[in-house]
Amino acid sequence: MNTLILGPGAVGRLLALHLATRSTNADSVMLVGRRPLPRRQTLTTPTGQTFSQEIDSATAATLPAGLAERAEIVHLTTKAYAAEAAFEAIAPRLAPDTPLVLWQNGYGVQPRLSERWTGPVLCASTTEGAYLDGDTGAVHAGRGQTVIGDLAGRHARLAGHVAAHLSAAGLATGAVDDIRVRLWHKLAVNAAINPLVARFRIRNGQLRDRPFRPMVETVIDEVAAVMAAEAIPAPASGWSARVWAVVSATANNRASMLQDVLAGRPTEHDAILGPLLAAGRRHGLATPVLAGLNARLVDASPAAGRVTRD
Ligand code: KPL
Repeated sequence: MNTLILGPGAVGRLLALHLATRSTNADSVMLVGRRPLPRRQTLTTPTGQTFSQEIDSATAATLPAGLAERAEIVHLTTKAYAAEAAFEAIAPRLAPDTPLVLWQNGYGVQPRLSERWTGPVLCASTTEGAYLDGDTGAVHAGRGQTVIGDLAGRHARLAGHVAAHLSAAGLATGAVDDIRVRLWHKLAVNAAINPLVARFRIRNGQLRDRPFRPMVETVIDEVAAVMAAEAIPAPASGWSARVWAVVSATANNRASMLQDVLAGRPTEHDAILGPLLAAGRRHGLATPVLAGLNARLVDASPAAGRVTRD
């Protein structure tokens, strides 16, 4: 399958390195970013083994003629705030029925591109853990699970096909018929953890201690009220248990939003807190704590357009 991966960050390179192991001469994997990367890329597995692969990369401007036109699938793996611009840079060259898979956090890009793109749009939600190893590789820090589906439930066969392809490449993936709920669930957990750890510059596990624990509970109460108003079913264990389980499972992590703040990069507050604040307003619910956390992130975050990204 000819695959374009837009966004050579950790998830993009994890995908590229897995898919390239399965590609033959008849198909290709191409990474598209804001600058070309060294051709030889190395994957470090969760058990510490390393595998090197040749992976082509290009920018939207240097993408060889015909490659976008021949793409059989596009994976969009940028941060949420960069997704639409990255996609628009190559969309005019794609066949109009090219399937697009969105890997963004939050819930903003997904409904917008599902509405706008002429081809099928799938959304992915993943718990795979990965980080970049400079320009030359990615470290697969922890195995997770990926689910994939489309918002309108019209592309179940395609979702099954893509899930099988990713699973065969070594990334356990299942097709689901409730991807909207899955995306909101991940957003809810991210909203309860990320803004607080970014504000106080702490690891996830420190949220269990005072003075942070009651702050998390207050955020969970606001999030749970918005979710109920949006008719998003709570996890079987309840919101509080779900959030604390993720905090424990990721206790030693510096969450993505904290890493962004520490590195002076834009944060994904618009994608994660934006939909909750908008839904709160639609339903006449007060969300003062979420609004306060969002305001701080807006102040702290450089404008997405001003920062050079992959
Ligand atoms: O997904 C995460 C992130 O860092 O963005 C959590 C669940 C908060 C784990 O760190």
